[in-house]
Amino acid sequence: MEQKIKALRQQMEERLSQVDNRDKLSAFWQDFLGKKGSIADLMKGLGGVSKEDRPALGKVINEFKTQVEARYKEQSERMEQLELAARNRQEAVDITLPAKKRETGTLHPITIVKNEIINVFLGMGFEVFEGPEIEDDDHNFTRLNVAKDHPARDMQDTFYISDDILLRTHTSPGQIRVMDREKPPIKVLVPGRVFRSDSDATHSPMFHQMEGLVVDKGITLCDLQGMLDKFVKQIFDENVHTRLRPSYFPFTEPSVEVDVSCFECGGKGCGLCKHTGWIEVLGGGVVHQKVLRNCGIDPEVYSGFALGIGIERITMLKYGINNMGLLFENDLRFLKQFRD
Ligand code: 2NM
Repeated sequence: MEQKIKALRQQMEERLSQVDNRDKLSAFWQDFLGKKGSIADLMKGLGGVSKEDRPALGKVINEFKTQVEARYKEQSERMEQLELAARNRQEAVDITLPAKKRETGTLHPITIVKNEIINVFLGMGFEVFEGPEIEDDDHNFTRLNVAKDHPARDMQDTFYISDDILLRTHTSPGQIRVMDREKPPIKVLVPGRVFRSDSDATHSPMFHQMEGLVVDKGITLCDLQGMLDKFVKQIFDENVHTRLRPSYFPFTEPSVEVDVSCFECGGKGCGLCKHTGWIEVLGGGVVHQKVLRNCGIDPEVYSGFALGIGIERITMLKYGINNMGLLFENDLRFLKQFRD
Protein backbone atom coordinates (compact mmCIF):
# COMPACT_ATOMS: atom_id res chain seq x y z
CA MET A 1 0.00 0.00 0.00
CA GLU A 2 2.79 2.37 0.94
CA GLN A 3 4.35 1.58 -2.43
CA LYS A 4 1.07 2.25 -4.22
CA ILE A 5 0.75 5.68 -2.56
CA LYS A 6 4.32 6.52 -3.45
CA ALA A 7 3.64 5.67 -7.10
CA LEU A 8 0.38 7.68 -7.05
CA ARG A 9 2.21 10.67 -5.57
CA GLN A 10 4.63 10.56 -8.48
CA GLN A 11 1.77 10.20 -10.94
CA MET A 12 0.01 13.11 -9.33
CA GLU A 13 3.03 15.41 -9.70
CA GLU A 14 3.46 14.32 -13.28
CA ARG A 15 -0.17 14.96 -14.11
CA LEU A 16 -0.11 18.32 -12.37
CA SER A 17 2.96 19.40 -14.29
CA GLN A 18 0.97 18.86 -17.50
CA VAL A 19 -2.05 20.85 -16.38
CA ASP A 20 -2.26 24.05 -18.43
CA ASN A 21 -6.01 24.58 -18.69
CA ARG A 22 -9.22 24.13 -16.75
CA ASP A 23 -10.25 20.94 -18.58
CA LYS A 24 -7.02 19.17 -17.62
CA LEU A 25 -7.35 20.41 -14.05
CA SER A 26 -10.88 19.11 -13.88
CA ALA A 27 -9.80 15.74 -15.32
CA PHE A 28 -7.08 15.62 -12.69
CA TRP A 29 -9.68 16.16 -9.95
CA GLN A 30 -11.89 13.40 -11.39
CA ASP A 31 -8.98 10.94 -11.61
CA PHE A 32 -7.64 11.51 -8.11
CA LEU A 33 -10.35 13.00 -5.91
CA GLY A 34 -13.52 11.95 -7.76
CA LYS A 35 -15.96 9.19 -6.71
CA LYS A 36 -14.18 6.69 -8.91
CA GLY A 37 -10.75 8.24 -8.50
CA SER A 38 -7.51 6.78 -7.18
CA ILE A 39 -8.05 7.91 -3.61
CA ALA A 40 -11.55 6.40 -3.51
CA ASP A 41 -9.91 3.17 -4.76
CA LEU A 42 -7.36 3.31 -1.93
CA MET A 43 -10.21 3.73 0.59
CA LYS A 44 -12.00 0.74 -0.88
CA GLY A 45 -8.72 -1.20 -0.63
CA LEU A 46 -8.80 -0.65 3.16
CA GLY A 47 -11.55 -3.27 3.39
CA GLY A 48 -9.05 -6.02 2.60
CA VAL A 49 -6.52 -4.89 5.21
CA SER A 50 -6.23 -6.44 8.66
CA LYS A 51 -8.00 -4.69 11.53
CA GLU A 52 -4.69 -3.80 13.23
CA ASP A 53 -3.15 -2.19 10.18
CA ARG A 54 -6.30 -0.37 9.10
CA PRO A 55 -6.11 2.77 11.33
CA ALA A 56 -2.47 3.51 10.46
CA LEU A 57 -3.04 2.94 6.78
CA GLY A 58 -6.25 4.98 6.83
CA LYS A 59 -4.26 7.81 8.32
CA VAL A 60 -1.67 7.58 5.56
CA ILE A 61 -4.38 7.63 2.90
CA ASN A 62 -6.06 10.63 4.52
CA GLU A 63 -2.77 12.49 4.66
CA PHE A 64 -2.22 11.72 1.01
CA LYS A 65 -5.73 12.91 0.20
CA THR A 66 -5.06 16.19 2.05
CA GLN A 67 -1.86 16.61 0.07
CA VAL A 68 -3.60 16.02 -3.23
CA GLU A 69 -6.34 18.47 -2.30
CA ALA A 70 -3.74 21.07 -1.35
CA ARG A 71 -1.87 20.63 -4.62
CA TYR A 72 -5.15 20.78 -6.52
CA LYS A 73 -6.04 24.06 -4.80
CA GLU A 74 -2.61 25.51 -5.54
CA GLN A 75 -2.92 24.63 -9.22
CA SER A 76 -6.45 25.96 -9.37
CA GLU A 77 -5.32 29.33 -7.99
CA ARG A 78 -2.39 29.44 -10.37
CA MET A 79 -4.79 28.76 -13.22
CA GLU A 80 -7.05 31.63 -12.15
CA GLN A 81 -4.10 33.98 -12.09
CA LEU A 82 -2.98 32.88 -15.55
CA GLU A 83 -6.48 33.36 -16.90
CA LEU A 84 -6.78 36.80 -15.35
CA ALA A 85 -3.40 37.81 -16.75
CA ALA A 86 -4.46 36.58 -20.20
CA ARG A 87 -7.74 38.53 -19.99
CA ASN A 88 -5.95 41.67 -18.89
CA ARG A 89 -3.62 41.34 -21.83
CA GLN A 90 -6.52 40.87 -24.20
CA GLU A 91 -8.63 43.70 -22.87
CA ALA A 92 -5.76 46.12 -22.44
CA VAL A 93 -6.52 49.67 -23.60
CA ASP A 94 -3.81 51.83 -25.08
CA ILE A 95 -4.38 55.07 -23.23
CA THR A 96 -1.81 56.83 -25.38
CA LEU A 97 -4.05 56.55 -28.48
CA PRO A 98 -5.69 59.84 -29.50
CA ALA A 99 -9.36 59.94 -28.45
CA LYS A 100 -12.21 59.66 -30.93
CA LYS A 101 -13.33 63.16 -31.88
CA ARG A 102 -16.76 64.07 -30.60
CA GLU A 103 -18.66 66.73 -32.50
CA THR A 104 -19.94 69.48 -30.24
CA GLY A 105 -22.59 71.90 -31.38
CA THR A 106 -22.11 75.62 -31.77
CA LEU A 107 -24.38 78.56 -31.26
CA HIS A 108 -25.96 79.88 -34.42
CA PRO A 109 -24.49 83.29 -35.35
CA ILE A 110 -27.94 84.84 -34.86
CA THR A 111 -28.03 83.43 -31.33
CA ILE A 112 -24.50 84.70 -30.65
CA VAL A 113 -25.43 88.22 -31.73
CA LYS A 114 -28.78 88.08 -29.96
CA ASN A 115 -26.98 87.20 -26.71
CA GLU A 116 -24.44 89.97 -27.26
CA ILE A 117 -27.15 92.56 -27.76
CA ILE A 118 -29.03 91.33 -24.69
CA ASN A 119 -25.83 91.55 -22.62
CA VAL A 120 -25.24 95.17 -23.64
CA PHE A 121 -28.78 96.15 -22.62
CA LEU A 122 -28.69 94.10 -19.42
CA GLY A 123 -25.68 96.23 -18.52
CA MET A 124 -27.92 99.30 -18.84
CA GLY A 125 -30.56 97.84 -16.52
CA PHE A 126 -33.02 96.34 -19.03
CA GLU A 127 -35.10 93.24 -18.40
CA VAL A 128 -35.95 90.68 -21.08
CA PHE A 129 -39.54 89.76 -21.95
CA GLU A 130 -40.73 87.32 -24.60
CA GLY A 131 -44.25 87.51 -26.00
CA PRO A 132 -46.16 84.95 -28.11
CA GLU A 133 -45.38 84.42 -31.81
CA ILE A 134 -49.08 84.05 -32.55
CA GLU A 135 -50.76 87.35 -31.79
CA ASP A 136 -54.05 89.09 -32.33
CA ASP A 137 -54.68 92.06 -34.58
CA ASP A 138 -55.28 94.23 -31.51
CA HIS A 139 -51.78 93.76 -29.98
CA ASN A 140 -49.91 93.56 -33.28
CA PHE A 141 -51.56 96.57 -34.95
CA THR A 142 -54.48 98.46 -33.41
CA ARG A 143 -52.96 99.43 -30.09
CA LEU A 144 -49.70 100.32 -31.84
CA ASN A 145 -51.60 103.01 -33.74
CA VAL A 146 -51.45 101.09 -36.99
CA ALA A 147 -54.72 102.19 -38.58
CA LYS A 148 -57.18 99.78 -40.17
CA ASP A 149 -56.24 100.97 -43.67
CA HIS A 150 -52.46 101.00 -43.05
CA PRO A 151 -50.54 99.15 -45.81
CA ALA A 152 -48.71 97.01 -43.17
CA ARG A 153 -52.02 95.30 -42.40
CA ASP A 154 -52.31 94.20 -45.98
CA MET A 155 -52.62 90.49 -46.57
CA GLN A 156 -49.40 90.68 -48.57
CA ASP A 157 -47.29 91.49 -45.53
CA THR A 158 -49.01 89.60 -42.75
CA PHE A 159 -49.56 85.87 -42.29
CA TYR A 160 -53.13 85.67 -41.04
CA ILE A 161 -54.33 82.57 -39.23
CA SER A 162 -57.90 83.83 -39.04
CA ASP A 163 -59.64 87.19 -39.33
CA ASP A 164 -57.85 88.62 -36.34
CA ILE A 165 -55.25 86.03 -35.37
CA LEU A 166 -51.86 86.32 -37.06
CA LEU A 167 -48.13 85.65 -36.85
CA ARG A 168 -46.63 88.75 -35.24
CA THR A 169 -44.96 91.02 -37.79
CA HIS A 170 -42.73 92.62 -35.12
CA THR A 171 -42.08 92.06 -31.39
CA SER A 172 -43.84 95.34 -30.48
CA PRO A 173 -47.01 93.49 -29.35
CA GLY A 174 -44.76 92.08 -26.59
CA GLN A 175 -44.06 95.65 -25.46
CA ILE A 176 -47.82 96.33 -25.39
CA ARG A 177 -48.18 93.31 -23.12
CA VAL A 178 -45.45 94.66 -20.84
CA MET A 179 -47.11 98.08 -20.62
CA ASP A 180 -50.44 96.38 -19.81
CA ARG A 181 -48.86 94.62 -16.86
CA GLU A 182 -46.25 97.00 -15.53
CA LYS A 183 -46.42 100.65 -14.70
CA PRO A 184 -43.41 102.96 -15.36
CA PRO A 185 -40.50 103.02 -14.91
CA ILE A 186 -40.27 100.38 -17.65
CA LYS A 187 -37.02 99.28 -19.25
CA VAL A 188 -37.55 96.15 -21.28
CA LEU A 189 -36.03 94.24 -24.16
CA VAL A 190 -38.20 91.99 -26.33
CA PRO A 191 -36.31 89.58 -28.61
CA GLY A 192 -37.97 87.06 -30.89
CA ARG A 193 -38.89 85.65 -34.27
CA VAL A 194 -41.18 87.71 -36.45
CA PHE A 195 -42.98 86.87 -39.70
CA ARG A 196 -43.76 88.77 -42.86
CA SER A 197 -45.02 87.50 -46.18
CA ASP A 198 -41.98 88.71 -48.02
CA SER A 199 -39.19 86.64 -49.56
CA ASP A 200 -36.28 87.67 -51.74
CA ALA A 201 -32.50 88.13 -51.53
CA THR A 202 -32.82 90.60 -48.65
CA HIS A 203 -36.10 89.49 -47.04
CA SER A 204 -36.88 86.24 -45.26
CA PRO A 205 -40.48 85.34 -44.28
CA MET A 206 -39.13 84.70 -40.76
CA PHE A 207 -36.48 86.87 -39.19
CA HIS A 208 -35.31 87.96 -35.74
CA GLN A 209 -35.94 91.22 -34.01
CA MET A 210 -34.97 92.81 -30.78
CA GLU A 211 -37.02 95.71 -29.58
CA GLY A 212 -36.30 97.96 -26.63
CA LEU A 213 -38.72 100.12 -24.68
CA VAL A 214 -38.07 102.69 -21.96
CA VAL A 215 -40.96 104.53 -20.29
CA ASP A 216 -40.50 106.95 -17.41
CA LYS A 217 -40.93 110.60 -16.48
CA GLY A 218 -38.96 112.93 -18.74
CA ILE A 219 -37.71 110.43 -21.33
CA THR A 220 -36.69 112.14 -24.59
CA LEU A 221 -35.06 111.32 -27.91
CA CYS A 222 -31.74 112.34 -26.32
CA ASP A 223 -31.99 109.35 -23.97
CA LEU A 224 -32.43 107.12 -27.01
CA GLN A 225 -29.40 108.54 -28.79
CA GLY A 226 -27.25 108.36 -25.65
CA MET A 227 -28.07 104.71 -25.09
CA LEU A 228 -27.62 103.88 -28.77
CA ASP A 229 -24.20 105.49 -28.78
CA LYS A 230 -23.12 103.25 -25.89
CA PHE A 231 -24.77 100.29 -27.63
CA VAL A 232 -23.04 100.58 -31.02
CA LYS A 233 -19.62 101.12 -29.43
CA GLN A 234 -19.99 97.80 -27.59
CA ILE A 235 -21.43 95.93 -30.54
CA PHE A 236 -19.27 97.26 -33.39
CA ASP A 237 -16.25 99.30 -32.36
CA GLU A 238 -15.25 101.80 -29.68
CA ASN A 239 -14.74 104.47 -32.38
CA VAL A 240 -18.15 104.39 -34.06
CA HIS A 241 -20.84 106.97 -33.40
CA THR A 242 -24.48 107.38 -34.40
CA ARG A 243 -26.53 109.65 -36.60
CA LEU A 244 -30.31 110.02 -36.44
CA ARG A 245 -32.33 110.72 -39.57
CA PRO A 246 -36.05 111.56 -39.56
CA SER A 247 -38.32 108.68 -40.50
CA TYR A 248 -41.86 107.48 -40.01
CA PHE A 249 -43.40 104.70 -37.91
CA PRO A 250 -47.05 104.79 -36.84
CA PHE A 251 -46.10 103.93 -33.21
CA THR A 252 -43.49 106.63 -32.64
CA GLU A 253 -43.49 110.41 -33.05
CA PRO A 254 -40.91 111.62 -33.86
CA SER A 255 -39.48 108.53 -35.56
CA VAL A 256 -35.86 108.05 -36.53
CA GLU A 257 -33.64 105.85 -38.64
CA VAL A 258 -30.30 105.25 -36.91
CA ASP A 259 -26.98 105.03 -38.77
CA VAL A 260 -23.53 104.16 -37.40
CA SER A 261 -20.37 105.66 -38.81
CA CYS A 262 -18.75 102.97 -40.96
CA PHE A 263 -16.59 100.73 -38.76
CA GLU A 264 -14.80 99.42 -41.85
CA CYS A 265 -13.42 102.71 -43.24
CA GLY A 266 -13.98 105.01 -40.26
CA GLY A 267 -16.38 107.15 -42.29
CA LYS A 268 -14.16 107.92 -45.29
CA GLY A 269 -16.28 105.81 -47.59
CA CYS A 270 -15.87 102.19 -48.73
CA GLY A 271 -17.70 99.28 -50.28
CA LEU A 272 -19.44 98.30 -47.02
CA CYS A 273 -21.01 101.75 -46.49
CA LYS A 274 -21.54 102.23 -50.24
CA HIS A 275 -19.21 105.23 -50.08
CA THR A 276 -21.51 107.17 -47.78
CA GLY A 277 -19.52 106.70 -44.56
CA TRP A 278 -22.74 105.57 -42.79
CA ILE A 279 -24.51 102.26 -42.27
CA GLU A 280 -28.19 102.01 -41.30
CA VAL A 281 -28.60 99.69 -38.31
CA LEU A 282 -31.95 100.24 -36.62
CA GLY A 283 -35.11 102.31 -36.18
CA GLY A 284 -36.74 103.95 -33.23
CA GLY A 285 -38.39 107.02 -31.83
CA VAL A 286 -40.43 108.56 -29.07
CA VAL A 287 -43.40 106.33 -28.25
CA HIS A 288 -46.58 107.85 -29.72
CA GLN A 289 -48.86 109.36 -27.10
CA LYS A 290 -51.74 107.30 -28.47
CA VAL A 291 -49.78 104.08 -27.85
CA LEU A 292 -49.11 105.05 -24.22
CA ARG A 293 -52.76 105.94 -23.74
CA ASN A 294 -53.81 102.63 -25.34
CA CYS A 295 -51.88 100.92 -22.51
CA GLY A 296 -53.30 103.05 -19.70
CA ILE A 297 -50.18 105.19 -19.31
CA ASP A 298 -50.81 108.94 -19.02
CA PRO A 299 -48.71 110.72 -21.68
CA GLU A 300 -49.03 113.98 -19.70
CA VAL A 301 -46.97 112.31 -16.95
CA TYR A 302 -44.81 109.79 -18.75
CA SER A 303 -42.93 109.53 -22.01
CA GLY A 304 -40.84 106.83 -23.59
CA PHE A 305 -38.64 105.77 -26.44
CA ALA A 306 -38.60 102.54 -28.40
CA LEU A 307 -36.20 100.98 -30.83
CA GLY A 308 -36.22 97.99 -33.15
CA ILE A 309 -33.16 96.09 -34.29
CA GLY A 310 -33.01 93.47 -37.03
CA ILE A 311 -30.70 90.76 -35.69
CA GLU A 312 -29.93 89.31 -39.14
CA ARG A 313 -28.72 92.71 -40.30
CA ILE A 314 -26.43 93.24 -37.29
CA THR A 315 -25.09 89.68 -37.65
CA MET A 316 -24.28 90.17 -41.34
CA LEU A 317 -22.56 93.48 -40.65
CA LYS A 318 -20.54 92.13 -37.72
CA TYR A 319 -19.30 89.03 -39.53
CA GLY A 320 -19.12 90.40 -43.06
CA ILE A 321 -21.79 87.97 -44.34
CA ASN A 322 -23.00 89.16 -47.73
CA ASN A 323 -25.79 86.67 -48.34
CA MET A 324 -28.69 86.42 -45.86
CA GLY A 325 -29.60 82.95 -47.14
CA LEU A 326 -26.50 81.56 -45.40
CA LEU A 327 -28.12 82.34 -42.04
CA PHE A 328 -31.05 80.01 -42.77
CA GLU A 329 -29.51 77.16 -44.79
CA ASN A 330 -27.84 75.55 -41.74
CA ASP A 331 -24.89 74.41 -43.85
CA LEU A 332 -22.33 73.08 -41.36
CA ARG A 333 -19.44 74.43 -43.43
CA PHE A 334 -20.87 77.87 -42.70
CA LEU A 335 -22.02 77.33 -39.11
CA LYS A 336 -18.73 75.74 -37.97
CA GLN A 337 -16.97 79.03 -38.58
CA PHE A 338 -18.73 80.48 -35.55
CA ARG A 339 -17.14 78.12 -33.01
CA ASP A 340 -15.90 80.33 -30.20
C1 2NM B 1 -39.17 100.07 -34.31
C2 2NM B 1 -39.08 101.42 -34.64
C3 2NM B 1 -39.76 102.35 -33.88
C4 2NM B 1 -41.38 100.20 -31.34
C5 2NM B 1 -42.40 100.91 -30.72
C6 2NM B 1 -42.85 100.11 -29.74
C7 2NM B 1 -43.91 100.38 -28.75
F1 2NM B 1 -44.45 99.25 -28.33
F2 2NM B 1 -43.41 100.99 -27.72
F3 2NM B 1 -44.84 101.13 -29.30
N1 2NM B 1 -42.16 98.97 -29.76
N2 2NM B 1 -41.27 99.05 -30.78
C8 2NM B 1 -40.58 100.63 -32.48
C9 2NM B 1 -40.50 101.95 -32.80
C10 2NM B 1 -39.92 99.68 -33.22
O1 2NM B 1 -38.55 99.08 -35.00
C11 2NM B 1 -37.81 99.40 -36.14
